[in-house]
Amino acid sequence: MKLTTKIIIALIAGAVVGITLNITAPGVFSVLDTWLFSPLGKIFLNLISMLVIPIVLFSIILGFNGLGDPKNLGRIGVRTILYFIFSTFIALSIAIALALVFKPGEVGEFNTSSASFEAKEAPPVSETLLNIIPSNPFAAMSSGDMLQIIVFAGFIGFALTMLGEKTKGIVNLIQQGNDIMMYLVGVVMKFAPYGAFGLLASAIGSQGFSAIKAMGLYMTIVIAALLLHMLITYGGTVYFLGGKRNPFKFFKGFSPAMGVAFSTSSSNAVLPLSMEVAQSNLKIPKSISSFVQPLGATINMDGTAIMQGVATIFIAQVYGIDLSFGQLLTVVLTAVLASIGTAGVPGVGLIMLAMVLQSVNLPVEGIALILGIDRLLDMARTAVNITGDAACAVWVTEAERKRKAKLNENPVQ
Ligand code: DAS
Repeated sequence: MKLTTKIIIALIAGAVVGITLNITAPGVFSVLDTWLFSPLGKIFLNLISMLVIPIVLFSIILGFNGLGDPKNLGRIGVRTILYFIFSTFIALSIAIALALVFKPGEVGEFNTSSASFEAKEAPPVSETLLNIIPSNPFAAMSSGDMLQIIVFAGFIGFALTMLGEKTKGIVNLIQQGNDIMMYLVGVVMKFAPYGAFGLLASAIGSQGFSAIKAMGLYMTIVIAALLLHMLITYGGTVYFLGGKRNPFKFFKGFSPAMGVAFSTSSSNAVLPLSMEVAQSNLKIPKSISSFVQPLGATINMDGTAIMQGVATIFIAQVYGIDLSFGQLLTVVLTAVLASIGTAGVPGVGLIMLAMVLQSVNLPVEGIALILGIDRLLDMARTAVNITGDAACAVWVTEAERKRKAKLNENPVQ
């Protein structure tokens, strides 16, 4: 049975068990919660948290190493990377705006006392930006200061690029380290059904229908933000920047790849197909498709950024915390920088969410309410992730065609 099916079954079972016990036998619930539901959830959350720092370190070193690669820094590379960063900022802005307006985390009164969480005073924006450079990278890693870890990893990645062949061995070592972490993501995700069951039964058993309402609203806002971003950002890209292409023809032409991305929840797995579909259905030249889409599968994850933006605001609202402007900026910076190195495998967005939460001192336990439904959202956001890469490829193709037309050369074949 597919992992997704197992998680959906675990989701439903957790909700049914939680709501039944909440209504009929609260006493039984508290015993089961203490000895079964909460421990299952805590184990899963700890497994996720265990992977965050090594994944951030390895994947972002490699991501920045790739960015700094001379072949990526040509005209097409710079245009591609700028599009990826700009579209992720738009994605996060849409997500955070919707979450602040519709307040999914304020739907129900959540007794978050169990999290024994004390909100730390948010530093001012200037301090946040000043502290982004770690004075002691090892202290940053032990304290989980995510922005500092990302910046340190960026410096290492850049240095490895500049040192080239001299440090090829180190790059291979780090790549192997990243492969180990990606393998462990797969192992941890196998435990997801049990963790989702425990977290959901515990959350719904203690919060009742307000938890279901909050999760429903959270899911609705994420899906609305994904659709808005697709229509506005990608539809706008192909129409205004892609030579007045019809957005609906673009989505229809790319839909075979979107469908497989949805079912596999993995940008990496669908990459060969998404390149083939972009070249045959969207008429993207092979030279551009084989550069933009593989790079995008690694460093461009707008759908994931949207989930992280909504989830962070949702969790802050559940814990009654108003994030300052500086903290919102930190969320955006962390999510954009985190997506640079994150590989396209199932569930990695959730692991990166733990990192975004830590960057603004929000409790990782807050993931409990959204973890159970995350796998369903992972399917939708993966389809958005790869569509952003295709929209970028359409723009780069049109820009190259215009450049060549201007130089009176033949249009890009
Ligand atoms: N499943 C990831 C991908 O392949 C996205 C995510 O986990 O958020 O793009």
